[in-house]
Amino acid sequence: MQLSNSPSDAAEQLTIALSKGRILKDTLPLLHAAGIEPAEDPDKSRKLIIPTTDPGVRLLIVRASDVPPYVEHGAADIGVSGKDVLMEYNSPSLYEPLDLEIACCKLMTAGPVGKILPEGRIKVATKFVNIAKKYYASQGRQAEIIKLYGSMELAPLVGLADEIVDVVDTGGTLRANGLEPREHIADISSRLVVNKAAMKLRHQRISSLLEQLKAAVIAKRQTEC
Ligand code: PRT
Ligand code: MG
Repeated sequence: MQLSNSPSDAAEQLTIALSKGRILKDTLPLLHAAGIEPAEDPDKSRKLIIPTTDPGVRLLIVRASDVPPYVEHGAADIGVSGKDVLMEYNSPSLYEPLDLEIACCKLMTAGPVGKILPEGRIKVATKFVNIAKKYYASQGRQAEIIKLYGSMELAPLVGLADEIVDVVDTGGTLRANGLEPREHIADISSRLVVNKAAMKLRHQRISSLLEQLKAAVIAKRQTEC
């Protein structure tokens, strides 16, 4: 008898990379609609590889910004990633076949309320260095980009930066820190990303999962109207 998590089975399994938090919370109902349930609660478990009720599918729990490299290099066949993360990672070798319409927010510039930007070169703090470089260049604005890994809102309050580039949902975090949203860079939602080789080699399995997820996205859209 073969155990369901033996290496030979693992090679056949479809591996889906997800991050904990809002993406996991919003993706689980879509996976549920496709008949896939985690075998244990990923939020409570310390396991990073979580089997599911479908023996052909397992979940990998990774940092949000690590989903694209896991999928690009084939350690996961499929992943769920914010468009902000995908724009920043900017890989031509990831398929992005489905907008899951979850974890929606906006990518914005923001700065201290009422404070006008200085002339000339400005300082911008962000974790989205590539996006920010492109955005300010497109505006014809010279900007020194300072890479941060979190709490971007602090930077303008203590003189580290004139502006930040970050995702904004309710705007509550900006308001609580005396900041205001300024320019809109992009509308963001989470996308299904697929490894190119997996898409070719396991076309049928991945296409049928894609169809099920697409139907779940549409059904969810209708119930929310
Ligand atoms: O936390 P970690 O550093 O591991 O990574 P992460 O912050 O990228 O992960 P996570 O789980 O926080 O976010 C995953 C994805 O959710 C992001 O890539 C976005 O696509 C999406 N998303 C949707 C958001 C938000 N809404 C959001 N509000 N990601 C982050 N935020 C943060 C934002 O950075 C800011 O600090 O929430 C704060 C703003 O929220 P409001 O409601 O106060 O405006
Ligand atoms: Mg976070």
